[in-house]
Amino acid sequence: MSEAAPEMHELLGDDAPSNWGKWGRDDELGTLNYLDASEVLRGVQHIKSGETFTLQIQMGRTESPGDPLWPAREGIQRQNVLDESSWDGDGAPAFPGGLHYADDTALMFLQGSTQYDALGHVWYDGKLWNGYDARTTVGKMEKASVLPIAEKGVVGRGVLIDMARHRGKDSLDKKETFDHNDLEAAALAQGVTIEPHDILLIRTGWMNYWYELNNPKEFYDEFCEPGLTYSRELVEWFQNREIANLVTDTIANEVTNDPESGVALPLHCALMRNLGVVFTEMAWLDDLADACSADGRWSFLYTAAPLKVVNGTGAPVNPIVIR
Ligand code: UVW
Repeated sequence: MSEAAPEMHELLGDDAPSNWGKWGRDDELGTLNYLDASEVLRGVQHIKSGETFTLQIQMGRTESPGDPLWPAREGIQRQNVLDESSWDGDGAPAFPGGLHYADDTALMFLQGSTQYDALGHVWYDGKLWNGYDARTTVGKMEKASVLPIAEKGVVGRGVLIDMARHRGKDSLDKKETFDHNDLEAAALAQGVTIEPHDILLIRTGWMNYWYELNNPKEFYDEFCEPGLTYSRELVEWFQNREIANLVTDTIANEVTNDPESGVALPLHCALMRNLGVVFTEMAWLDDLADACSADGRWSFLYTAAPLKVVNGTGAPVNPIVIR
């Protein structure tokens, strides 16, 4: 944060748009509450060809450039604990019939791949989503962890806005921003509408940029991802449009530092902490976007089942789109 940057509550205001209490005092699902059975059926209506797309990036790639990560996070460390070499000596399990098998362990940041953020993942002024005390995060996430999101699962109408294509680029540039008006303009150009209770997917081309650039030093130099930029109007747009889930192909779903105020990740606070908008980050959207562009259909059934990590701050996920 630059020295001149205001505190989060100064930027967002004491009367910041809020959904606290909207779904009760004990709510831990936020805008996923919008996704009831009728929304599942609405999503199913957007299946036309039966094509499927998996949206997780590969996890644990060993070839360059490895996996994209938020700075200060590390990629998954996967390690074999049992393989054929285990039977070269003594000590490996002996099964009647002689079966051998492989096992491995993994040490990983739960936000180290395509993932769902828990609603309690970020906070300011000592309060999480729905007003839960920030001390409930100490040691484990007791409130608004990823578990309720995982228990519910995410199914509904997805709509893809291809901001990179709309701007005639392979990927947006570092620090490049857009807002709700740009989303609406891109939707109009694509011939699709962003509807209430939609799962909103936004492609910037940033994941592909990571792989194509193949140069982590340059990628992280003056690190500032492209993305949505804060304004009160944008936050109100998300609230009024009742967006159920925000999915992007960037590491953090918004421009890293707000260009006007210098504040880092204000939309995490304005949307996730205050409105309960559920975030999915680092999604692979290029193949889906190519298919949508080819036949001009930008809406589909979106499904996602993040892992049921008890007290987790997030969980890896491989969303599946059916169109
Ligand atoms: C941070 O909030 C720092 O990271 P992310 O939301 O990308 O997991």
